[in-house]
Amino acid sequence: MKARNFVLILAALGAACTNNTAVNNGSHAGNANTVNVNASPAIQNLSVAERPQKIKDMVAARGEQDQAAPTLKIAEPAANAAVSSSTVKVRLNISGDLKGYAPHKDPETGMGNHIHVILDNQPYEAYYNLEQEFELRNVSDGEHTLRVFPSRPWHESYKNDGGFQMVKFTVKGGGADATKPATTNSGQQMSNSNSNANAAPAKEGKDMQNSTAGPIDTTKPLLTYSRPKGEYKGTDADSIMIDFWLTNARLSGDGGEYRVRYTVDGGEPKFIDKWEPIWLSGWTNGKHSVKLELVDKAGNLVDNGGYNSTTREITVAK
Ligand SMILES: [Cu+2]
Repeated sequence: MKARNFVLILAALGAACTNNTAVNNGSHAGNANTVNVNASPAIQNLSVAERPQKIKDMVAARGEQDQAAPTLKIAEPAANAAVSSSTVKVRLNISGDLKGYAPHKDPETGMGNHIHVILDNQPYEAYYNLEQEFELRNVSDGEHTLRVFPSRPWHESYKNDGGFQMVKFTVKGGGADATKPATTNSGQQMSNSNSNANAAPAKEGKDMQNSTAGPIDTTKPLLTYSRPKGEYKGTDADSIMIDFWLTNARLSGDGGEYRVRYTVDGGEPKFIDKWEPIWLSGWTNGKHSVKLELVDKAGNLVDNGGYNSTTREITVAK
């Protein structure tokens, strides 16, 4: 028996080494082709974890700034504006009880307070320097929705009244290149264009995917997906935060009548009943889907222009 167990352990170690190698190669190559999670699914048992110590330390270091109540106003585009260019300028004014809160990217760490900017129901983009406009590039003709809200350096949103703003606008005759969005690699493009910010006052911005506004009713309950997003590496993947914005809806644990349902990799749905971020640990390497839905107490999706059910793909490379 002992010898047999020994062989099994060796086999397991061998498998683990092979997997690690594959993951490393995958992340260095900039794609996940070698992380063949679908072919041999690793067992992933997610559990709700405490707020990571690293983040608790950052909260403490920020002092009263963490209790700020920043409010935003969308100065541009104006509500219901008609924009005749595929590059849509976004200008925001920030005010409210800031307690030192100011969007800014620290050149050394690449982190800092920032605004989450969402076109239609695409993944958010980070906007750091409000002194100059943010550019939504290659925006297709048609009606669009812009959503913005303030965020902390670790992408947890501020949830105070007035933090979230939304406008609809229309692009007419903008001449967006319809072939471009398909070839744009979400996230990477943005960092590349931002990395020049030190050399010249290049504007922050992002090539947009092809999308149009859903028929949103701004007076109805709206769930805005924020995190998780993109790639999580190393210890950042130990616990991954789910965070969202709620408009015109209160969750059952906060005295309201709604719930947020989250589903990872199409598995068993779980619920969030208080409007605050949760952290999940136990992720395996590879690609994962995260779906967030706003549902009523009976579990029925509360529709609002198709925006209250959002699925994103993230990549974990520990
Ligand atoms: Cu963020």
